[in-house]
Amino acid sequence: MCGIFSYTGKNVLTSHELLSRLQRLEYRGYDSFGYGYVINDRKGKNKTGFETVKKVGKVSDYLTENHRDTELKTAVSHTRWATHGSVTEANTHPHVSYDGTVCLVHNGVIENHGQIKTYLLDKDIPFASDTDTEVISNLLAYTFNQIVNLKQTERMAGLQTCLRQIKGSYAIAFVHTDMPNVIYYAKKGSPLVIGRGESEKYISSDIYTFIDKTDNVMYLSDGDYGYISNDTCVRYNLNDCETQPVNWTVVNATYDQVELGDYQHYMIKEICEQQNVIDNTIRNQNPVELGNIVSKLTTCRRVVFSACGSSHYSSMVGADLLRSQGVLAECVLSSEFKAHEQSLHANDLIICVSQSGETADIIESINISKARGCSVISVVNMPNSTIDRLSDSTLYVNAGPELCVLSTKSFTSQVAMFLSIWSKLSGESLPLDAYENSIFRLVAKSTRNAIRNIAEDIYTKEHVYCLGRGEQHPVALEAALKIKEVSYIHAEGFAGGELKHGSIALIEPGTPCILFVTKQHELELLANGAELKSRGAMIIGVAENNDELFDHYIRVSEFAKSGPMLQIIPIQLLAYNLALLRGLNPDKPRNLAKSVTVK
Ligand code: F1P
Repeated sequence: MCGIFSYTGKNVLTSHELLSRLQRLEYRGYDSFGYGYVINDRKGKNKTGFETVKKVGKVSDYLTENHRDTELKTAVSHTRWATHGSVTEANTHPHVSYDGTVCLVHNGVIENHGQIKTYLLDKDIPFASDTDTEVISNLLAYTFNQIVNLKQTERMAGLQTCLRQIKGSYAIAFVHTDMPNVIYYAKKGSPLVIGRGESEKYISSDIYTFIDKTDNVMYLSDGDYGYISNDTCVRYNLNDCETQPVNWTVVNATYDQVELGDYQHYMIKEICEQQNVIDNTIRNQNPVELGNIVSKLTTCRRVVFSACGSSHYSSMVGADLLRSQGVLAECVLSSEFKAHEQSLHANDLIICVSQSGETADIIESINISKARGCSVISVVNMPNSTIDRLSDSTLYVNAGPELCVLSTKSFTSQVAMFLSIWSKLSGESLPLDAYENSIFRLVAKSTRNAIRNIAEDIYTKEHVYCLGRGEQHPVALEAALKIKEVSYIHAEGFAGGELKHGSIALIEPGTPCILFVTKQHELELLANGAELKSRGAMIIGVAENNDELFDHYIRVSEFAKSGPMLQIIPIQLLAYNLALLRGLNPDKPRNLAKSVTVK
């Protein structure tokens, strides 16, 4: 969703570089973008003000077609994913306050924006957009204007007063005309990190916008606010009247991790990177941490998984694996978690599963769980993310940055993590080399070509149905999600046993149906396949053995509990090829965002 990248320093940054760095946040999903910078006071002759550039569309198109390069010393920039107000230049950030003194970018949602707007309109303060964000820039300017001798201390007090009035989530960066080389910030519920370079600072939603410049960072906590300049960094917190320590840490990340290299898209790069899942997630796991979590699993009353989207489907696999070891486990969609609040017990263990670690609904489920006294474990890909920091303990899936909007390697890594837990609980060892060889084979060029041929046969179809039983039910759901997200073909996943309870009515001659077959449910699922075939469906079998029923066959070997981790890979490839054949960009499907930081 929205992304922030801002810079202040002694060195000059061109607007081209500012936007190129902002572009690194594209993966979060956006529909418009903008930046604002200070027009310097020419020795007191002209009053300082702001120049802003706001555009609807892609940064890359603007950079190649219309951009006029400018040299900047302090600037804020932003990618917007519309929540309040349509996709127009007027609604694009930054928002300059009514009096021209504050230039602000924001990620999050201000829940009481209507109330604050009414308060400001009563004072004849005009608004130029339909956004919730503009209430912050106007409230700040109005509050600062009430202060007689506005110095830095008073400005901090004014900022604090405003933050106390705002309800909702925010990561904010803004510049005030009185201090043109300072960026003020505040964070609650949306990510924000500061990078410290040589006489320069960055403040951004993500370290990858500046990681090639500095690995010295400070992740901000909820309630933090303060300011940065080329040589200072000051931090306060709304919950504590003392100045907060500024703790820089060195992060172990490089920009190469997010470069495309020889790949055409992030989606295919990340699908191929699943070759490293066994090493990164299973072999690289901290055994002590894993042991601690497994002992909690055996002593808690019940396990409740909280997750969204693909992470919810991987959680279904996780819950299934736990239940196979006699652990009472269930999955709740984080957005529906509130409805389960009354049933939570202090001895329940909540497992939050998230690639980004920033999903707003999951964060809310953590707050609900903690208020009921439950322990919270998270399974995340992004260390230092909000969900990581809010949890009592964390298991990192170590998939590396995932930039394509669709989850691929993060899904398989989450499943691999649950397999590790299952192995500890059951005492059965995992056939890691066999898993690894299978993944290598599944992403090899020969398989990719074979799947492209299947895609050619179905890319003009209107519907695709995916069926699985038992552990393959979540695979069917995840497969359908992959296909619809990226190719916009309507796809639906369901449990094989449900076929005759409604979905079979949709089958027409030629409708592609993907069957995920494992030995355990082979007979029943093939019987479902036969029912589909007799109504003319085109059957695509994902199985260890071929069957005369299959019009297309994708071979996936079967090892202990490996089904969900391996069987999804060919369908990720299928979805990728369907998108390409339909002329779509698989990395940026319409309307979707990578990091869903609003509810
Ligand atoms: C959950 C999720 C992803 C999906 C998309 C939107 O995110 O639904 O599964 O691919 O990016 O968000 P997360 O909590 O796993 O980061």
